[in-house]
Amino acid sequence: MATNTKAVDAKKADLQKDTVDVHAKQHMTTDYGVKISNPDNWLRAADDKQTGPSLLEDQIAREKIMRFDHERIPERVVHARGTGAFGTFKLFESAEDVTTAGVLTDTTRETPVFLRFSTVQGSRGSADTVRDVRGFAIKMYTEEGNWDIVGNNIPVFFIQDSIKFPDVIHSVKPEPHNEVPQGQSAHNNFWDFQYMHSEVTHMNQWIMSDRAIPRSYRMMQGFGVNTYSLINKEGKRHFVKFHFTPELGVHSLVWDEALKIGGQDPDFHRKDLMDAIDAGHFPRWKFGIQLLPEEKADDFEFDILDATKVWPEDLVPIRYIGQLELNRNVDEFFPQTEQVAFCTSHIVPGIDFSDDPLLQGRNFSYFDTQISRLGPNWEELPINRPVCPYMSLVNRDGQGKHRITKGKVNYWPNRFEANPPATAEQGGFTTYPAKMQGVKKRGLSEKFKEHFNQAQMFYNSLSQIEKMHVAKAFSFELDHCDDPVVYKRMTERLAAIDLDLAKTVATNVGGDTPTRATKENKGQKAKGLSQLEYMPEGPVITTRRIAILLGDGFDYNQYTTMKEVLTKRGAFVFTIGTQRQGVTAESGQKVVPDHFFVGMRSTLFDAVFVPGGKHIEVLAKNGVAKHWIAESFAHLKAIAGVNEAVPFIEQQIGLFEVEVAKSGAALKESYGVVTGHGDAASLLKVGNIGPDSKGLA
Ligand code: HDE
Repeated sequence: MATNTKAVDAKKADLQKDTVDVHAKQHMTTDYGVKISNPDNWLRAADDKQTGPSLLEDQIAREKIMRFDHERIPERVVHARGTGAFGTFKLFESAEDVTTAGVLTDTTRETPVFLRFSTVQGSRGSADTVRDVRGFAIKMYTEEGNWDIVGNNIPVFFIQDSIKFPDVIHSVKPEPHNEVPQGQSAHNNFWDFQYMHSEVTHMNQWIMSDRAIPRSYRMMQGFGVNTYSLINKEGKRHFVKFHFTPELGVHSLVWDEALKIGGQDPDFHRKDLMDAIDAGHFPRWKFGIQLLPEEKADDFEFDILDATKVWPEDLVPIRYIGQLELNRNVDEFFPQTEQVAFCTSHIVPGIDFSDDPLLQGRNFSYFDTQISRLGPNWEELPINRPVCPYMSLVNRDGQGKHRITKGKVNYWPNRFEANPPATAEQGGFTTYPAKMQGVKKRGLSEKFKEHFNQAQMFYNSLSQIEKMHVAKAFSFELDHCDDPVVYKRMTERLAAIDLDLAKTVATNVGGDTPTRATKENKGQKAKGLSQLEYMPEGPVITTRRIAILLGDGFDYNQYTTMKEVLTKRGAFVFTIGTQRQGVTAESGQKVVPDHFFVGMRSTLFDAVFVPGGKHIEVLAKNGVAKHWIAESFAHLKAIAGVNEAVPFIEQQIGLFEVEVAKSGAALKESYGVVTGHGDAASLLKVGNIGPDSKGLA
């Protein structure tokens, strides 16, 4: 999708009104506009030695300190850690058969968007790569007002009724007596809660799967999770679920990497997103809708309003109708990413809610939380205000108000007919007249009480390797629980999903090995649950981080050939050398590496290349370089090497022998390791990454 400057400019131009540039050669002033001559010394009653008490009279100093004292606002009570970017949403097919919403019917539009990704548990300064659900919150600045889809990268949720939200969040957040742990669900309280609420069982499987440790925000799905409604011009309602499927495919880290990156580069995902956008590699998602006509709502064994259930794609296919692209980074983090505020209750005409009990509670909560975080005028903040005309003569005043509304009246109706409401024909929002009957009570329908079928279906649908990761994830988490009640009960619970899984975890964490499945698993599977189904067509190396290891005496031709080809293919190539002052090739050229070995680790890269040359003697004595290869292999990364690098690589992975043909061009590929003799060009051919090939093996 080409960037439509008109659409992007709508929000960009809107923000421009409030944007200033520190590089604009403007003098420093106080907040009330007086130029400052000395910002470095507090006004003092100075004696001969220039010492003496500070004076309260110094408004310049007091303003500076006061502003600093109040720089922080309350962080989000959940999803505190996050990052965002601007982009556009475009339709390639109108959904006018099911909705009147302009954003979902007008194929000529490009709607500006802001998307904020987040983790749930950790505080604002926590690490990006922790095991957690990722938030996927989108604000669409449509011509009919803002539409927020406040989604996650996992299609289901822990609980069914929003009154349980404070409980589930308290259980996962750091424990109250010691505020431990940070950015982790591996603790007693979380797993205690999980056992106590069998409705979480399905979500449990998802968060213990690789979905909870994504490689990049750009490589995750987005789901609206809740059931919404779409209303067409005949007034007919369809229930709907929203899906965003990444063009780059769905990819994850391995757990060992995620743990290490947490320390090595806590901003890994944040930087990954910014770097890709800055380099012009705009991440894209296909936008799809799952639709159910109202009369079919009761046709399923699960309740379609239950957010702990997916609508299996085999039963309700996804209709892909649009595309979302992120193409612009923020100018300043605080006023944009930190102050952006989403509300599930922000919908536009043609879209409506459902009785999904989680959604109903969310509609209250988001609106409420913004008031304590940002104050009552949070919707007037530049990042939050709509791009379409907006005005309310009634909603005014309050802390932080900065819009000036002219006129003599602030109530409706008024003698001037000022600021009249709009009819439906004029675009006024009308609520779908859903029929209601029943008695007031607390509780949910019978179908909400079934908690295991879809947990089994998810697990059954995973590949062997994904299942192995689930078992390891449960084992890691429960191993961190030191209360036997917690880990014993949870391993028991797993016997309702899969007996082998329960046995493996029980053995690892010290539970009692279950002897029988507590619920029969009929082997039901569904489409779209294993992330291996979301591989892009043909492997892509665009934006993948590739390290080239160098020491004095490397083969310059091999280095440049590989670097050029990879860079042309859109990979981010980094040279890692024994020192950053420069390394010298066998043929005399000097290269200044991007990093030196102590500064970086293999975990921060997707692949590694080692050119041949005498530098291998240096690398073979360098512990970090050796570990780099072994660790890359353990993390299943692509490794390539030529000539002298071949035995060096073999030694580190110590696993297989490479057959070298006498011609010097034979290569062997195994486990993503490509080595060969000759030049880098023949290696590229076999590795399928030459200029004409489609991807990387
Ligand atoms: Fe949230 N959630 N949530 N949530 N949520 C918040 O709103 C809440 C739920 C999600 O980047 C809060 O502005 C309740 C499901 C995201 O700014 C708060 C329930 C899903 C974000 C809140 C849920 C989400 C939030 C905290 C009912 C996936 C970050 C700060 C059980 C579909 C948005 C804020 C951002 C944030 C309440 C459940 C996603 C307190 C009551 C389900 C992505 O209002």
